[in-house]
Amino acid sequence: MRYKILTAEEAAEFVHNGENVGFSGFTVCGTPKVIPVAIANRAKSEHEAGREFKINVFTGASTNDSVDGELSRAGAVNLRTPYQSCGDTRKAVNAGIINYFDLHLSELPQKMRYNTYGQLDVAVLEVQSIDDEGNAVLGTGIGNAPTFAMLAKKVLLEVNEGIDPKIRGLHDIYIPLDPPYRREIPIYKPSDRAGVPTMHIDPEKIVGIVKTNVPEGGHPFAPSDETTMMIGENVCNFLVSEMKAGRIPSSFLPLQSGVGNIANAVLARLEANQAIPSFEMYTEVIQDSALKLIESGKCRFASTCSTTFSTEAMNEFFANIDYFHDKVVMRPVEISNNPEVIRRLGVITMNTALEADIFGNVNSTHVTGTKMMNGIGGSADFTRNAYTSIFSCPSVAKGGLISAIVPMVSHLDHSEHSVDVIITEQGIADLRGKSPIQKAETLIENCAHPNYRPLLRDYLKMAKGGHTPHTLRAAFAFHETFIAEGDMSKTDFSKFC
Ligand code: 0RQ
Repeated sequence: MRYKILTAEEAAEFVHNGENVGFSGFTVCGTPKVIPVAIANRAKSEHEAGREFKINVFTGASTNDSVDGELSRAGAVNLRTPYQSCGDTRKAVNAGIINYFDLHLSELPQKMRYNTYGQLDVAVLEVQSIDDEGNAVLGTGIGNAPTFAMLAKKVLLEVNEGIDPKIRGLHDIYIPLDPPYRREIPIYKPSDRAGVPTMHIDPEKIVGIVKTNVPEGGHPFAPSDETTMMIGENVCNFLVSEMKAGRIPSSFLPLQSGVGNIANAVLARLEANQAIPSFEMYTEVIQDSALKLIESGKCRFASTCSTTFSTEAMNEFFANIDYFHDKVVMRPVEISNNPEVIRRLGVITMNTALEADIFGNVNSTHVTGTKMMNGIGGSADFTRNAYTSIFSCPSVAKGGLISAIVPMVSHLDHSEHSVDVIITEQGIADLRGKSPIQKAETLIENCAHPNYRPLLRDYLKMAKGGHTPHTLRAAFAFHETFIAEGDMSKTDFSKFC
């Protein structure tokens, strides 16, 4: 082997204060495990010695605790993008300690190739193996690894010997040419391959290798409850009615499903529903329920950026990996989430909202308009280019103290122009072809929790003017009341007029 073997601590010495560092992976999968911890420890000793040490962290999406958790707790992060879901990072972002900017996942690699955020100094990448020519087999999640490998001045590798070599062949690595030379991405169905199974890294840039042996997986899911099951059931009913109306062909259209408990529960209901035929997925993550769909044959093929499985499901995946070889492909996020391909394939997208307003605008990221939850992730890559875009969420959060349907969203991620359907456990609001007032009536009657319907009807009655009526002073009365009294249902509009 031509590469130098390093300890994680030796590798961390190659990362310096103020540098731009790109980490491979997508969710916990494919994310480096030991070098980021050593970087965090280096930051702590630098701080103890009175020296500055903060880096700018670029990833594919969320990471594992070794990246976001360790680096955030060590105060080692200056800038962070494009998506995170770590409690400690979230705290530091909302305290203004980490400069976070929230970006559509598919956009980061091209922006980095054009040096929008300055040059990438170091890429820290997890691979399953690498040969002397620099051809690397990636692991269970890709993210932006290929672009980071191409751009970085230095590459630090973690070779994870815990990943089954049989993973080779599941990846399709393709980096498009940049404008004005871009051609169409040659993916015409989810199973098409556009690239090669390995990622190339210039061997001259590889500073060294740290060997690890860490099993992948471990992303736990909350078991489905009555609410999430009802949401899943409503999503199924909507899809079946679309088929009956001829708006989804009997061969079905590819599905995308977001990340999290609700997304997992929705897919689990698809499995159970006999009226839904077998389908393909063009998505950014496959979770435990998607694995079951593939095993049962309900999902014929899944294109993804990551296999975000629990430990149990990951073991099952590797135990039967030969079965999955012609049923799963993993792509860089620029391709798994590519707007051109999503629009071409006619993907039906299913993402989760924190709140939606009565006119169909969706907030997926900011609690009461100010506190960052996770980020927009790939939800808009898919929603904006969907054949039909669906958002789902429980009609209330925090035991009923928060209504997910509000007069006006306190932060806007997905505008009414991109949102076709909103689904809660209460029912389905098909917003297509409806005026703003018709959308409001449908959303209040079909999706809002019964406890909040009278308040929302009152708001619509008092809303004044124009095509999209509002009473601006009262538009955030739900949020103001929650902040002041901890319960949106105590909203008294007379105080706001
Ligand atoms: O908090 O756990 O403290 O009770 O939000 O909510 O219901 O468990 O749902 O796990 O699916 O997450 C939107 C955050 C939903 C996620 C969001 C509270 C609620 C709970 C989580 P607790 P649930 P999920 C693919 C696509 C944006 C990015 C995206 C997300 C916690 O789906 O980040 O879609 N999406 N990417 O109590 C205050 C409200 C609330 C609220 C829920 N209105 N106000 N808190 N909660 N509604 C991903 C990638 O790109 C990788």
